[in-house]
Amino acid sequence: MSETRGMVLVPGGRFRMGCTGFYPEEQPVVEAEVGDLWVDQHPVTNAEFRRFVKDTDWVTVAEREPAPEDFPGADPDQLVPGSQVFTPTAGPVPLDDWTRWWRWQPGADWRHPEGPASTLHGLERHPVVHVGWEDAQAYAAWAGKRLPTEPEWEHAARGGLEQATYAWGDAFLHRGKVMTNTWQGAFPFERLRLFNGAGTSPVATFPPNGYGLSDVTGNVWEWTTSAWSPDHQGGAAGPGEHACCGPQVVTEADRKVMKGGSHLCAPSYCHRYRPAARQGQAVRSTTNHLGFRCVRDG
Ligand SMILES: [Cu+2]
Repeated sequence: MSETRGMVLVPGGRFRMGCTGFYPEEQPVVEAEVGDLWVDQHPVTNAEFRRFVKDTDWVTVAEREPAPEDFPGADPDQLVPGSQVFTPTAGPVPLDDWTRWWRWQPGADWRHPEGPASTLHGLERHPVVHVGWEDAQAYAAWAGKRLPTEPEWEHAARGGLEQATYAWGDAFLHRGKVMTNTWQGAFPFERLRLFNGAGTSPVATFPPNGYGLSDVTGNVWEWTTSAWSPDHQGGAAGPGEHACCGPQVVTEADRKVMKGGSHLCAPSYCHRYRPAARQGQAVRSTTNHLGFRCVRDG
């Protein structure tokens, strides 16, 4: 019993994965089938991740010195542990240049989300961030769980609503209420507050979806085990993408599908706080808007 504490049993079945009308990578809509699945009610929190690290002494990707052979031509002085941190700009900037609002921050990691001087104080219930795909895999193995595939994640995020735009329906506001932690205001400088803070929010600050899952969209992106593909032309990721069959060895260049959008998604820039939305992420590229949740076969 206890091993499914904090999880929700999502009934499996066939569903239509993907979406038309937004971004090419979500197309075409394809049929997918998933089994019954226990899914974490919310993304893994800092408090939960801390228990894992205490137990295992795991050192995350962002805490390790990058290997020079993985970054040919890089200035050796730049090869220090660190991560990407979002920084709001002072005013409007061209939205085609993400380097305006992302900075490489030496010393940023899951314990120091804004850089060396920052702490997790008050962030215990926030999703863990600055975790790479291998960190998420290691946590899942420790917890006796695994990461979801893209179809599993999307099916669970839809909450039983076939082909709805959002995890709660087709309109962004639900009965006048904002349903998820995404960017409010003009990106990337005007951040209007939805809750007591800015950036990530405590898990379950916003209402859960139809399956009882919180923060499936918005707040933080979430890792899946599916290899990145530029669209659904080849169909839904098959069982070969499944993490069930022993450790997967990845290299610096591998990209995985991440799902759900984040607190940094704004309609003017990135309308990805939707179950169908997806992006490819290099497995060791960590940021302060990417976390994960785990699953277990039902
Ligand atoms: Cu986004």
